[in-house]
Amino acid sequence: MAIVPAGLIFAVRIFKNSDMATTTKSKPAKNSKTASKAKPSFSKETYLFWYESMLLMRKFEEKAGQLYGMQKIRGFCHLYIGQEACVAGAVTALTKDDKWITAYRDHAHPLALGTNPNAVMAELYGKETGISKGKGGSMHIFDKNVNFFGGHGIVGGQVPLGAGIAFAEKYNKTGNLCICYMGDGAVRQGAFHEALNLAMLWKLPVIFVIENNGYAMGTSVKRTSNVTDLYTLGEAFDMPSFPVDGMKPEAVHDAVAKAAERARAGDGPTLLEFRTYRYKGHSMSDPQKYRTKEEVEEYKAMDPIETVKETILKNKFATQKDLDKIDEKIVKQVEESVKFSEESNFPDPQEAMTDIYEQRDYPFVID
Ligand SMILES: Cc1ncc(C[n+]2csc(CCOP(=O)(O)OP(=O)(O)O)c2C)c(N)n1
Ligand SMILES: [Mg+2]
Repeated sequence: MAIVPAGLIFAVRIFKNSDMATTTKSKPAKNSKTASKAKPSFSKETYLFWYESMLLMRKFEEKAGQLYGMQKIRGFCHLYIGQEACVAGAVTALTKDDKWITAYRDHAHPLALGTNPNAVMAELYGKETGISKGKGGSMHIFDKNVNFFGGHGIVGGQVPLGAGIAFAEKYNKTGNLCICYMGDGAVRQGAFHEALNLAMLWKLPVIFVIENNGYAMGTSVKRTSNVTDLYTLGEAFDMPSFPVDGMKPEAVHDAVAKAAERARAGDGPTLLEFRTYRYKGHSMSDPQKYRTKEEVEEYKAMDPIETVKETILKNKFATQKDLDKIDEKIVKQVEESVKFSEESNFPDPQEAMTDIYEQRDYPFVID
C-alpha cells in the first residue's frame, strides 16, 4: 500500500474514501521509500520514463534557477523542484489527447508532455523562439501540440477554465478528459467551489488536482482554513475525492487512472489532493522564514527521483551505467536549451500588438 508523506504539515486522519488503492489510513515511518516494496507493479519502461522525465524537469529548473540569479531570466519564476512525481505519474495514466491546464508553476507539465525544452527555456528568456513567442514568460507556457493549455497567473483562475475545457470534450463527445492542476492556495477561491459544483452537476470529464505543497507563498494550509484535509472539500458536491501521496509517481498514476476511468465512463469529475512539497522558495525571492530547514530535509529524504532510481536499480531495470547515460543526455539537452535561448532574438516590439483578442464592437471603445 502506498503511503502519505510524513505528517509535518499535513494532518493525517482516517479517510472516508478508503476504497482507493493509493490512499492510506496511517502515518508513514519517516523517510520510507517505495524502493523497499517487494515487487513493483509498473513496468521497466514506465519506471525509466518516470526517471528520465523527472530528471529533465529537475535539471531544467536547476538551470533556470541559476540563470535567474545571473539575470538572464527576469520577472517571475516559480520552480517545481520536489513536486515532479505529481506530473510524471499522471502522464503515464492518461492519453495524448487528454487536455492539461495548471497555474503559474508550469514548466514541468509541458516538459513531461513532450514540449521542446528549447522552446520552454527561450520563453523564460523572453525570446521570440519561446513557446509563447517570448510574450508570456515563466508563468504563461502554452503548447497546443501537446494539449497543454497553460500557465495561469491568477490563483484559481484556471479551475473554471479546466471545467470549461472538459465541457467542450463532453459536448463534442471526444472521450477525452481535462486534468486541471491547482495549488492549495487556489482552493480558498470562490471560483474553485463554483467550478466543482457545476462540474459535478454536469458530470464533466475533469480531474481536479490540488498540488498541496503545504504553502501558498508563505502561508501554511492550516493558517487559511479550518479544513486542512483539502480533498474533503469535494465532498460538499458529492464528488469522489481522495488524498494521494504526491511524492510517488506510482500513487499518482493509480489515482489518476481511476479518476480517468470514471471520467470516460461518463461518471464525472474526481478531486485528488496530491500531498507534495516544494524544496525551493515560492518564487525566486523568498527568504523562507515560514518553515524550518529540517522540514525541507525531511521531504528531500523522500525525493521521487531518488526513490524511482532505487526501484530501477533494485529490480535491475537498468544499471547505474545506463542511468548515468540518461543523466548525461538530460544535461546536454538542458545545455542545448540555454545555447538556443542565448542565440535567439528578443521579439520585435511590434509583436506586442499581435495575438490580442479584440472585440471590435465593444461599446465603450470609441476611436
Ligand atoms: C487571485 C490572486 N490572488 C493572489 C495572488 C498572489 N499570489 C500569487 S501565488 C500565490 C500563492 C498561491 O499558492 P498555491 O495555490 O498554494 O500554489 P503554489 O505556489 O504553492 O504552487 C498568491 C497568493 C494571485 N496571483 N492571484
Ligand atoms: Mg501551495
